[in-house]
Amino acid sequence: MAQNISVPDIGDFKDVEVIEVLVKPGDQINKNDPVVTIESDKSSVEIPSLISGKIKDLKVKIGDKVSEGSILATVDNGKAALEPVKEKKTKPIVEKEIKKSNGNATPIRKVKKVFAEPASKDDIDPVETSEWIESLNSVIENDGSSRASFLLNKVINQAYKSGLVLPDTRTTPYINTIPPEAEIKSPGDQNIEKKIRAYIRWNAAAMVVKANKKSPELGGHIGTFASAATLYDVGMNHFWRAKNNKFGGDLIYFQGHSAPGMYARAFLEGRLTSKQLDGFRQEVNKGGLSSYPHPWLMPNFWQFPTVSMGLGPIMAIYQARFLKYLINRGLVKDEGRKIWVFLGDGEMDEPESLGAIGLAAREKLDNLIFVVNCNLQRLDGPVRGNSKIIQELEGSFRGSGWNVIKVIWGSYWDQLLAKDKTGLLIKRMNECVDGEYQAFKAKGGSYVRENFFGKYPELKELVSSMTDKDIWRLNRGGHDPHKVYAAYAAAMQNTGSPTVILAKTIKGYGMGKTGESVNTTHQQKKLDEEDLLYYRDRFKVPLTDKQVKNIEYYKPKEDSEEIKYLKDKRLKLGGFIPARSSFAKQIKTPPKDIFEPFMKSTGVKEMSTTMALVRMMTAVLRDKNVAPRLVPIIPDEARTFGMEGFFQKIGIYAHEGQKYEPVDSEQLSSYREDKSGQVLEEGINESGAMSSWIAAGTSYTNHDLEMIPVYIFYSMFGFQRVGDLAWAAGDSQARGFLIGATAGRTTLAGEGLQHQDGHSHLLASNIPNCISYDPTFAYEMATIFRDGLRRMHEKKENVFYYITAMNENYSHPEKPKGCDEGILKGMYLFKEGKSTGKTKVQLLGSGTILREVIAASEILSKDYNIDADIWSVTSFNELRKNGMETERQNLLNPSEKPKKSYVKKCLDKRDGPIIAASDYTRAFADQIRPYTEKSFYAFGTDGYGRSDTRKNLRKFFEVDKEHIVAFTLSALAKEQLIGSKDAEKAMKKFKIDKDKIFPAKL
Ligand SMILES: Cc1ncc(C[n+]2csc(CCOP(=O)(O)OP(=O)(O)O)c2C)c(N)n1
Ligand SMILES: [Mg+2]
Repeated sequence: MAQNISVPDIGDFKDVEVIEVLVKPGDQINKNDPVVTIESDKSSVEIPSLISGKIKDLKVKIGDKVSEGSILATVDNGKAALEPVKEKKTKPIVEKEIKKSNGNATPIRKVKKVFAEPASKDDIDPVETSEWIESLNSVIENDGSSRASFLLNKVINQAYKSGLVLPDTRTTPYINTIPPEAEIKSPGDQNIEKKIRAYIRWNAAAMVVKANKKSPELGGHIGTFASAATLYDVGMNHFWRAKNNKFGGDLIYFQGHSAPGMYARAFLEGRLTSKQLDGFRQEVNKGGLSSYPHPWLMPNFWQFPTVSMGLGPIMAIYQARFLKYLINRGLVKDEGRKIWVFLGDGEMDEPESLGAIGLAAREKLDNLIFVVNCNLQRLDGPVRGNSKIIQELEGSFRGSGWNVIKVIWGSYWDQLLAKDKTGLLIKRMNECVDGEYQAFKAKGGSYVRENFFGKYPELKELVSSMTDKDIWRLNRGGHDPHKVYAAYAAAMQNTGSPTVILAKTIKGYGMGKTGESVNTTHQQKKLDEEDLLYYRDRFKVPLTDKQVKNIEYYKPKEDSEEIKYLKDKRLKLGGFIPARSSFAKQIKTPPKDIFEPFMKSTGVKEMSTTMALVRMMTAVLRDKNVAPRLVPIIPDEARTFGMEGFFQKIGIYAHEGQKYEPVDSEQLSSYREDKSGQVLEEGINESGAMSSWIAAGTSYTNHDLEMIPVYIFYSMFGFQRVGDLAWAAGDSQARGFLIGATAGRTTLAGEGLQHQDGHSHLLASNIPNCISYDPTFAYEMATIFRDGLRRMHEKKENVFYYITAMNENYSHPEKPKGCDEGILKGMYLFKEGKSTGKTKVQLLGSGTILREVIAASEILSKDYNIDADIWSVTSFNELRKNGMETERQNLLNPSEKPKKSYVKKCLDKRDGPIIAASDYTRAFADQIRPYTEKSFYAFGTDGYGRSDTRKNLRKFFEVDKEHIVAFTLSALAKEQLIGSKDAEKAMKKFKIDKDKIFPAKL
């Protein structure tokens, strides 16, 4: 018996056109296989079959209009006919009912004035206070910390119910989060580790000083790594696992200014030579070391560009999320890999640093560990002179749901804190501000005795038996390998939330008077002989005075215990870090026939290039090689771009699945969140979406899995908004597609000044490995998209694509023969002006303005007897690259026959001046002006956009067909190819207002 496949609930749409029929009679289909694709004026969506069986009859053909309930086909599956089958959707997992209260809560006692009174500062009943504390201590001792926390939570909840105003719980006291008795002990040999650290410190400082001896231009930083050396060393010796054939590797985002420290370690490991260290910041000749982590410049070493402050943290958060995405989609194994991120406390002021911490907590990224090096200083001075950066960050991270571990005090403080029975020491620690803490470390032990302990006689007494030297030795947590180890071990064990370690350190640690904890530390890149000798002595580096004066590096012999220890530790952790490699397999480009439908004319049917691209992505999703690797990324604009069909088809990634029944669950394109969903719907968050794109675009190196990210956004909120991330993507050698949709100053008509993009291509053109296109027709888009897949994901070229897509609907012609090469190179002859003997002109157009150019050519031919060759320019940017390179070659070889640029090859033998127009500023088309000797006129949309109809906007910016005609006539008159009267007449005819102010000035 036959059953019908009919159109399900498609929302408000009626009479929607069938644009593809994906089955034929006799085909065996499975449940959920697509049967037809339908397309409204905004989006296209596949209709899946809800039953399996053999297609008996097709009831529709391309071009038919269908609505909900229309029968598409009949299927023979041996079952009784049913009318129309509506699938009952499986109910999403809804969280279990909230457990009922066990009713044990103590009844509320009526007390006078309990509401909203601030907490008392005085202890009116010390006995009662100590009873409470004793009770707590006894629970901790007898039943453990988990039970104690449970009880406290209960008490706190009860307190809120009773209307108490509780102290601010965003922050905890200014002490270490992990008490000494709970510290996990380091298994390392502290003596050897101390020596290794000393040598690394020395070599890092020496390479900066040496570079500056060569030339003060070279610069560099000593103070940043000096403050962070212990934080890195403990990780390198004990925690960070390298990538090898058994394990994917932890991913470490090193703080940019700490780069010398990483080189210094690599030198001891035998990965870099002293000659290479001598080449620090001298990268022009091969073999030099890059100033900061730049994968583009050191592709086998650095993985993540971090030096533009704030980009590291946001990229790392999305990296951690992307790793979970790959795991949840079943594309990589869950090996417990971690993402560690090293940040400066000053850097935390960047909006990007804190902007995504909510997402990290929401997505339970327990694979993510931030380490903020709180040396209390930024470049000019203290980060929070008047308060405390550690407390401020603790509040922000705790409030967002992170696991916060403060590492403030080193082990020498443990005894003092243990003796502090009244809590006075903690009180003093709490009340000091960072400006004071900075001064304490710059001014010596007696200053600390007087100004820190001296405030209260009891505290002065507490340190009375200590010498000034002893007081000076009271160390900070971030310089104590035991405390750092304990914090890292605790972070590794944490589940269900990301961790931030706030480590207190001293900027320029060990640099003495010239550079320790003083405001100028950050800029200190020169050390004189005296400073160097001090530095050597402070860390006991076994170099003679002469060697110090020569600024020699120190490396113990290969068979020394230090080198053996260091190498052994890395061997146990799987290899060296940082290292960048890729073992990803290529993705075979989908066959040409997948793109065939886009090469044909759409006839009278109109669509936008955005819609064409979305259809291409849908088609590509039918290719088994490509489908799982496609990562569509959208910042809350899927419906604008007609991509809502993806929600059902491939699902939206959600680490917890879908805990609710979506409001539109009956509809075909209902909102479907899924643990293995493929779409990254980032919300209104372009920086986050871009970070996701970078994570996916570099998956081939960080996860050895080639992925194809396609990030679609409003082009105005692309490079302009997240340009620095795009630059970092280039440095990272990300591969993938950036689609600037709703592009063009006059194309996104009604949205106005802040939305209308007339310059994103110029921004894109500055990124050396970004290939950009501004296609007009579906076949151009298809040719470019397929070639992008081939170049990036099959041939593994380290480039990325920026393609603009428009939201203007129009019909698309059939692909002219033999234009593939031209489309990819940047221009091709779309239509040749045939009638010989007439006056000729070369009309160039790109994006939707090409259509104005085509219309102008018709007027020119019909009304003015002027014959135009029409060139579709798919990329002024690519043409310029070719032009520059050719020109350079010719200048370098003055005695050889000059080579022709591609622009020249196209236009050399053509007659007439060149008129080029686009929906971008004139500078876009102007880029090719130097590469032709013909007279050249560029038209574009210089000036601020504004909302109006497309027609009015194109008139305003003078890129409509009428202006193109009038300007062409004027240009021809100037060339004395026609009389100027004709041009004047045309101006009148088209009502061109000569007194109108230049749009860029309006
Ligand atoms: C976006 C950006 N702005 C400015 C700088 C210049 N800069 C380099 S280091 C630095 C100070 C860094 O202070 P902090 O983050 O506290 O790091 P520290 O060196 O103290 O560890 C500044 C402003 C930069 N690298 N990136
Ligand atoms: Mg700092």
